Amino acid sequence: MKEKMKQAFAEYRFFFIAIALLWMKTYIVYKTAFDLPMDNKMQEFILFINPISSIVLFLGVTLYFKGKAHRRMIVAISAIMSFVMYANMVFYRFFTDFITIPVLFQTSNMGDLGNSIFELIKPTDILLFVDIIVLAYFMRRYDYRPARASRKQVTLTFMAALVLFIVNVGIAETERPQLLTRTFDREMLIKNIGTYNYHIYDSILQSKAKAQRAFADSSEITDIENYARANYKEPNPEMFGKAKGKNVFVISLESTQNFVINESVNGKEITPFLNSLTKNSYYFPNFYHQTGQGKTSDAEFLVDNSLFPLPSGAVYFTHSQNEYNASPELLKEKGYYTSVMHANNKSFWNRDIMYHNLGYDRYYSLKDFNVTPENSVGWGLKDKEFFKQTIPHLKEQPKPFYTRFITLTNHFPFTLNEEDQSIPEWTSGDGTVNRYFTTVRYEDEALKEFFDEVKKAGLYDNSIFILYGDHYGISENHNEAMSQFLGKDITPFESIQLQKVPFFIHIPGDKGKVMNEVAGQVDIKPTIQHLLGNDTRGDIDLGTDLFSKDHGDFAVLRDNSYITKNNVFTKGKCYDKATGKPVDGKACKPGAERAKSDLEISDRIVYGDLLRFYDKDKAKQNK
Ligand code: GP9
Ligand code: MN
Repeated sequence: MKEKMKQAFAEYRFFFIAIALLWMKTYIVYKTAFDLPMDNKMQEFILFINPISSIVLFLGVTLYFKGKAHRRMIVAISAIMSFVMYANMVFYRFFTDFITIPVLFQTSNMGDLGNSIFELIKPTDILLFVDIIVLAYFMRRYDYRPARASRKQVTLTFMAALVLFIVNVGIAETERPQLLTRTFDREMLIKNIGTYNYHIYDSILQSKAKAQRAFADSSEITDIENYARANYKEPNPEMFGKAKGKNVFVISLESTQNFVINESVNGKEITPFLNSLTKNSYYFPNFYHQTGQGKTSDAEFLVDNSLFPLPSGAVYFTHSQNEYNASPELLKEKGYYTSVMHANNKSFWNRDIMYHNLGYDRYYSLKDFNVTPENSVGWGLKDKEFFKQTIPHLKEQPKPFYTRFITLTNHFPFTLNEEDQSIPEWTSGDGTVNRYFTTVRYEDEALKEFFDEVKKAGLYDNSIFILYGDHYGISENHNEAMSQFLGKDITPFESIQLQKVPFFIHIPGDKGKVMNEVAGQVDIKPTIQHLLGNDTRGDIDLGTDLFSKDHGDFAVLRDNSYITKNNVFTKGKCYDKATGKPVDGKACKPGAERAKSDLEISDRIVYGDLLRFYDKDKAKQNK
């Protein structure tokens, strides 16, 4: 027996070396390319062993081949698996997250990443593939050409992979109960079952989503309607219909976080215009973005549907064929013309398809703007130019209109021409954060100019303006610089504070006020509907009117964190807002049920495409 094993090891030595190399490499990538905080030695151990089962499984396939073919398969499979790690590395540098299948199909986005990609790829990345070249060289040099493995050997190898997987999941399950059933946190999955298994798992989840639609049935809509009805909040009579018949401008502020408001850097005000808006608008300093991997498009989805985006992938891609009951469709019934203006490729984030489905009359995309190298930077047309060029479109549009504007200049990597920089870059060791303030300031000036142009065009008085930050711009990769800027440690509690984005409702002629309630992007749709004097009873909205006296304080984020009046729940801990310190979990209990059910109901609607069973007129009658 021992002899036999020795013989097998000698015969297939490069097979074992390939396993060891890929294993070590994966672990090194974990430790160097990703930020995976470890609470204890056991977690570290799980992280160390988690790549092995899938490596044995995939490289095991090479045993079906003998001689040269076996050799080639080793190289090919090692290369593919290394590439999977590499793709995750690059993706992580941008999103601080791991790839999921729906995102992979967003090739149009990937292609458009353009100059961001160059920021993300490093020459040293080539090291990730060097071992494979060396391995290929030695297999040739030693003329490694094993015989075909016996059936027993192949079976034993796959059995070993299975046992290793069971052991891995077993230990992980004691460390992290319900790991595979809850799956809300990709980082946790990577830490526990490893990147390769995670990708297999992700494919299963995606197929499940496909099946879910097929199996959803019309009776489920009753639950959903009841949930929405229970969630409904009476409008505030002082605000209901306040903007009846007015144009609605909804402006998406790219990557703009609330921490820049009323702040300065090197003695220079970052957002003078937005700061002035806080004094003549309804300004919400405790307003959160609720986006996931779909970034800007997730925020758009929230704004128009009052539903949550998905826990993985971008709903604009994965469920663009669903039936929705979105703002443009509802407003069209009230005589509104609806459009979106954004100077980017129309297919980016699958917008052309999704907008059409949501009921927009018109998408003014790249081809509707005059974009030249001179008036562009980073991702495209500069915001000042963009806004200027929207004016003729706005003038020609039928009135009243509901139009969304999507800005672009304040996007990673936050580049700006010298002549556009009104405040100098900050001076920390982190270039991204340094540049951020300068591009935020540029965006702020673009907004100011836009308001002036809108006034000149005679459109101001008869309109309302909704401004929201779409999602964070500074990821957790930049905590060091952020902690320097804010003068405090970025704890999980502080990370949640950083998910606040600016939110303004500017109604000309109304002084507005600072509204301190905790709120989120999901609340935008019913708030607008009520301002326009439209009844929302019977609508499937998961958010509520922010002006309603019963709105309360609540926001749930897409990673399951949630915020109540006095507490923040994140990463399994409850924090007290006043101190920022962890407290007994009891304090967070009141929000737990709602956080869970809001997301669950929303996911059920989207995955099951349940609104195809919803009869709006009937629902309105039964209200
Ligand atoms: C692209 C723009 C930026 O059109 O909306 O997208 P993001 O990367 O922020 O989702
Ligand atoms: Mn964005």
